[in-house]
Amino acid sequence: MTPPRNSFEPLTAYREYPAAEMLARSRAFAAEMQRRRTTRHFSDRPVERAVIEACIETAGTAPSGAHQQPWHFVVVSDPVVKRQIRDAAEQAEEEFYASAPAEWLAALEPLGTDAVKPYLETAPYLIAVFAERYGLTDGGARRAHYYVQESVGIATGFLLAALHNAGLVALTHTPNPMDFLTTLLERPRNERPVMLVVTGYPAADAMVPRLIRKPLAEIATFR
Ligand code: IYR
Repeated sequence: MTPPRNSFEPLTAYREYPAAEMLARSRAFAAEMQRRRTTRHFSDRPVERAVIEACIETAGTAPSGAHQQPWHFVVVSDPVVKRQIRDAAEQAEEEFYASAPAEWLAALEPLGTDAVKPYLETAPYLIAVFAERYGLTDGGARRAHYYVQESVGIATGFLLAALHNAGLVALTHTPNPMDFLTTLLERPRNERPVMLVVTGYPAADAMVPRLIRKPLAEIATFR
Protein backbone atom coordinates (compact mmCIF):
# COMPACT_ATOMS: atom_id res chain seq x y z
CA MET A 1 0.00 0.00 0.00
CA THR A 2 2.86 2.40 0.77
CA PRO A 3 4.41 3.33 -2.57
CA PRO A 4 8.17 3.21 -2.95
CA ARG A 5 9.98 6.44 -2.13
CA ASN A 6 10.10 8.99 -4.92
CA SER A 7 7.57 7.10 -6.98
CA PHE A 8 5.85 9.90 -8.85
CA GLU A 9 3.64 9.99 -11.91
CA PRO A 10 2.28 12.82 -14.05
CA LEU A 11 -0.88 14.57 -12.83
CA THR A 12 -3.16 13.41 -15.63
CA ALA A 13 -6.50 13.55 -13.81
CA TYR A 14 -6.46 17.34 -13.41
CA ARG A 15 -8.92 19.37 -15.51
CA GLU A 16 -8.71 23.12 -16.02
CA TYR A 17 -11.94 25.01 -16.79
CA PRO A 18 -12.18 28.31 -18.61
CA ALA A 19 -12.48 31.17 -16.07
CA ALA A 20 -16.21 31.71 -16.60
CA GLU A 21 -16.90 28.02 -16.23
CA MET A 22 -14.76 27.86 -13.10
CA LEU A 23 -16.82 30.63 -11.53
CA ALA A 24 -20.11 29.07 -12.60
CA ARG A 25 -19.10 25.66 -11.29
CA SER A 26 -17.91 27.01 -7.93
CA ARG A 27 -21.17 28.93 -7.48
CA ALA A 28 -23.31 26.01 -8.57
CA PHE A 29 -21.55 23.74 -6.08
CA ALA A 30 -21.99 26.31 -3.30
CA ALA A 31 -25.71 26.55 -4.11
CA GLU A 32 -25.98 22.78 -4.14
CA MET A 33 -24.32 22.52 -0.73
CA GLN A 34 -26.49 25.33 0.63
CA ARG A 35 -29.43 22.97 0.11
CA ARG A 36 -27.84 20.35 2.36
CA ARG A 37 -29.66 20.09 5.65
CA THR A 38 -29.36 17.81 8.63
CA THR A 39 -32.65 16.23 9.58
CA ARG A 40 -33.58 13.78 12.32
CA HIS A 41 -36.66 12.59 10.47
CA PHE A 42 -35.93 9.65 8.20
CA SER A 43 -38.04 7.43 5.97
CA ASP A 44 -37.56 3.67 6.18
CA ARG A 45 -37.53 3.53 2.37
CA PRO A 46 -34.66 1.32 1.21
CA VAL A 47 -31.62 2.75 -0.56
CA GLU A 48 -29.54 0.75 -2.98
CA ARG A 49 -26.35 -0.43 -1.32
CA ALA A 50 -24.32 0.55 -4.42
CA VAL A 51 -25.13 4.22 -3.66
CA ILE A 52 -23.67 3.94 -0.18
CA GLU A 53 -20.65 2.13 -1.59
CA ALA A 54 -20.01 4.95 -4.08
CA CYS A 55 -20.38 7.60 -1.35
CA ILE A 56 -17.85 5.78 0.83
CA GLU A 57 -15.52 5.60 -2.16
CA THR A 58 -15.79 9.38 -2.30
CA ALA A 59 -14.94 9.57 1.41
CA GLY A 60 -11.90 7.42 0.69
CA THR A 61 -10.57 10.04 -1.75
CA ALA A 62 -9.90 12.43 1.15
CA PRO A 63 -6.32 13.55 1.72
CA SER A 64 -4.76 12.15 4.89
CA GLY A 65 -1.66 12.54 7.00
CA ALA A 66 1.22 10.73 5.24
CA HIS A 67 -1.49 9.16 3.05
CA GLN A 68 -2.20 6.66 5.80
CA GLN A 69 -5.96 6.75 5.13
CA PRO A 70 -6.66 6.18 8.82
CA TRP A 71 -10.42 5.57 8.47
CA HIS A 72 -12.80 2.66 8.42
CA PHE A 73 -16.54 2.79 7.72
CA VAL A 74 -18.91 0.15 9.04
CA VAL A 75 -22.22 0.19 7.20
CA VAL A 76 -25.03 -1.15 9.32
CA SER A 77 -28.35 -2.11 7.72
CA ASP A 78 -29.18 -5.22 9.78
CA PRO A 79 -32.26 -4.31 11.86
CA VAL A 80 -31.00 -6.35 14.80
CA VAL A 81 -27.69 -4.45 14.91
CA LYS A 82 -29.48 -1.10 14.39
CA ARG A 83 -31.69 -1.94 17.37
CA GLN A 84 -28.62 -2.77 19.48
CA ILE A 85 -27.01 0.52 18.49
CA ARG A 86 -30.20 2.42 19.28
CA ASP A 87 -30.50 0.79 22.70
CA ALA A 88 -26.87 1.51 23.61
CA ALA A 89 -26.97 5.07 22.22
CA GLU A 90 -30.18 5.91 24.06
CA GLN A 91 -28.76 4.57 27.30
CA ALA A 92 -25.65 6.71 26.89
CA GLU A 93 -27.72 9.74 25.89
CA GLU A 94 -30.05 9.42 28.88
CA GLU A 95 -27.07 9.80 31.14
CA PHE A 96 -25.77 12.67 29.01
CA TYR A 97 -29.01 14.64 29.09
CA ALA A 98 -29.36 14.01 32.84
CA SER A 99 -25.87 15.25 33.67
CA ALA A 100 -24.64 17.58 30.89
CA PRO A 101 -23.68 21.12 31.91
CA ALA A 102 -26.55 23.63 31.65
CA GLU A 103 -24.65 25.67 29.07
CA TRP A 104 -24.36 22.63 26.77
CA LEU A 105 -28.05 21.76 27.15
CA ALA A 106 -28.96 25.38 26.41
CA ALA A 107 -26.88 25.27 23.21
CA LEU A 108 -28.80 22.15 22.11
CA GLU A 109 -32.21 23.68 22.88
CA PRO A 110 -32.78 25.12 19.35
CA LEU A 111 -32.14 21.68 17.82
CA GLY A 112 -34.84 20.07 19.92
CA THR A 113 -32.75 16.97 20.59
CA ASP A 114 -33.30 14.53 23.41
CA ALA A 115 -32.21 11.02 24.40
CA VAL A 116 -34.79 9.29 22.19
CA LYS A 117 -33.26 8.26 18.85
CA PRO A 118 -35.86 6.43 16.71
CA TYR A 119 -33.97 7.29 13.53
CA LEU A 120 -31.25 4.83 14.54
CA GLU A 121 -33.78 2.13 13.61
CA THR A 122 -35.81 3.89 10.93
CA ALA A 123 -33.03 5.00 8.59
CA PRO A 124 -31.86 2.26 6.23
CA TYR A 125 -28.17 2.81 6.99
CA LEU A 126 -26.01 3.78 9.92
CA ILE A 127 -22.45 4.39 8.83
CA ALA A 128 -20.14 4.12 11.82
CA VAL A 129 -16.94 6.08 11.20
CA PHE A 130 -13.85 4.73 12.89
CA ALA A 131 -10.41 6.35 13.15
CA GLU A 132 -7.31 4.18 13.11
CA ARG A 133 -5.40 5.77 16.00
CA TYR A 134 -2.39 3.79 14.84
CA GLY A 135 -1.73 1.19 12.17
CA LEU A 136 -1.05 -2.46 12.79
CA THR A 137 1.46 -4.40 10.74
CA ASP A 138 0.71 -8.00 9.80
CA GLY A 139 2.88 -9.01 12.73
CA GLY A 140 0.78 -6.87 15.08
CA ALA A 141 3.37 -4.11 15.61
CA ARG A 142 2.13 -0.53 15.92
CA ARG A 143 2.80 2.00 13.19
CA ALA A 144 2.24 5.66 14.12
CA HIS A 145 -0.52 7.53 12.27
CA TYR A 146 -0.41 11.28 11.84
CA TYR A 147 -3.19 13.89 11.85
CA VAL A 148 -5.81 11.21 12.40
CA GLN A 149 -8.55 13.56 13.60
CA GLU A 150 -8.07 15.93 10.71
CA SER A 151 -7.92 13.14 8.13
CA VAL A 152 -11.04 11.38 9.39
CA GLY A 153 -12.84 14.72 9.69
CA ILE A 154 -12.10 15.53 6.05
CA ALA A 155 -13.18 12.05 4.90
CA THR A 156 -16.42 12.36 6.83
CA GLY A 157 -17.03 15.75 5.24
CA PHE A 158 -16.55 14.21 1.82
CA LEU A 159 -18.99 11.46 2.80
CA LEU A 160 -21.66 13.98 3.83
CA ALA A 161 -21.20 15.92 0.58
CA ALA A 162 -21.42 12.68 -1.43
CA LEU A 163 -24.60 11.56 0.34
CA HIS A 164 -26.19 14.96 -0.31
CA ASN A 165 -25.07 14.87 -3.93
CA ALA A 166 -26.71 11.44 -4.27
CA GLY A 167 -30.03 12.84 -3.07
CA LEU A 168 -30.00 11.42 0.44
CA VAL A 169 -30.08 13.16 3.79
CA ALA A 170 -27.69 12.48 6.62
CA LEU A 171 -27.38 13.14 10.31
CA THR A 172 -24.09 13.15 12.15
CA HIS A 173 -24.72 11.55 15.52
CA THR A 174 -22.16 11.36 18.28
CA PRO A 175 -23.51 9.30 21.14
CA ASN A 176 -21.69 10.29 24.27
CA PRO A 177 -19.84 8.06 25.16
CA MET A 178 -19.74 5.84 22.06
CA ASP A 179 -17.16 3.19 22.89
CA PHE A 180 -19.99 0.62 22.75
CA LEU A 181 -19.59 0.78 18.95
CA THR A 182 -16.16 -0.86 19.18
CA THR A 183 -17.53 -3.98 20.86
CA LEU A 184 -20.87 -4.08 19.07
CA LEU A 185 -19.27 -3.75 15.64
CA GLU A 186 -16.26 -5.91 16.57
CA ARG A 187 -13.59 -3.41 15.60
CA PRO A 188 -9.90 -3.93 16.41
CA ARG A 189 -8.23 -2.14 19.32
CA ASN A 190 -6.39 0.37 17.14
CA GLU A 191 -9.69 1.89 15.98
CA ARG A 192 -11.72 4.49 17.84
CA PRO A 193 -15.36 5.30 16.96
CA VAL A 194 -15.72 8.92 15.81
CA MET A 195 -19.33 9.27 14.81
CA LEU A 196 -22.40 7.67 13.33
CA VAL A 197 -23.65 9.00 10.01
CA VAL A 198 -27.34 8.16 9.78
CA THR A 199 -28.52 8.23 6.16
CA GLY A 200 -31.48 7.53 3.92
CA TYR A 201 -34.42 9.38 2.43
CA PRO A 202 -36.05 12.07 4.57
CA ALA A 203 -39.49 11.31 6.03
CA ALA A 204 -42.31 12.85 4.00
CA ASP A 205 -42.96 15.27 6.87
CA ALA A 206 -39.30 15.82 7.80
CA MET A 207 -38.61 19.01 9.72
CA VAL A 208 -35.40 20.95 10.16
CA PRO A 209 -34.52 23.70 12.61
CA ARG A 210 -34.68 27.22 11.20
CA LEU A 211 -30.99 28.00 10.92
CA ILE A 212 -29.11 30.92 9.49
CA ARG A 213 -25.68 30.17 8.09
CA LYS A 214 -23.00 32.75 8.75
CA PRO A 215 -22.42 34.90 5.67
CA LEU A 216 -19.13 34.83 3.81
CA ALA A 217 -17.97 38.08 5.38
CA GLU A 218 -18.23 36.50 8.79
CA ILE A 219 -16.50 33.22 8.01
CA ALA A 220 -13.72 34.47 5.79
CA THR A 221 -11.10 37.22 5.79
CA PHE A 222 -9.27 38.15 2.63
CA ARG A 223 -6.06 40.07 2.97
N1 IYR B 1 -25.02 13.56 21.50
C1 IYR B 1 -26.28 14.14 21.94
C2 IYR B 1 -26.22 15.59 22.17
C3 IYR B 1 -25.90 16.47 21.02
C4 IYR B 1 -24.75 17.24 21.08
C5 IYR B 1 -24.48 18.14 20.10
I1 IYR B 1 -22.86 19.34 20.32
C6 IYR B 1 -25.33 18.28 18.98
O1 IYR B 1 -25.05 19.17 17.97
C7 IYR B 1 -26.49 17.51 18.93
C8 IYR B 1 -26.75 16.58 19.96
C9 IYR B 1 -27.42 13.74 21.00
O2 IYR B 1 -27.18 13.18 19.92
O3 IYR B 1 -28.58 14.00 21.32
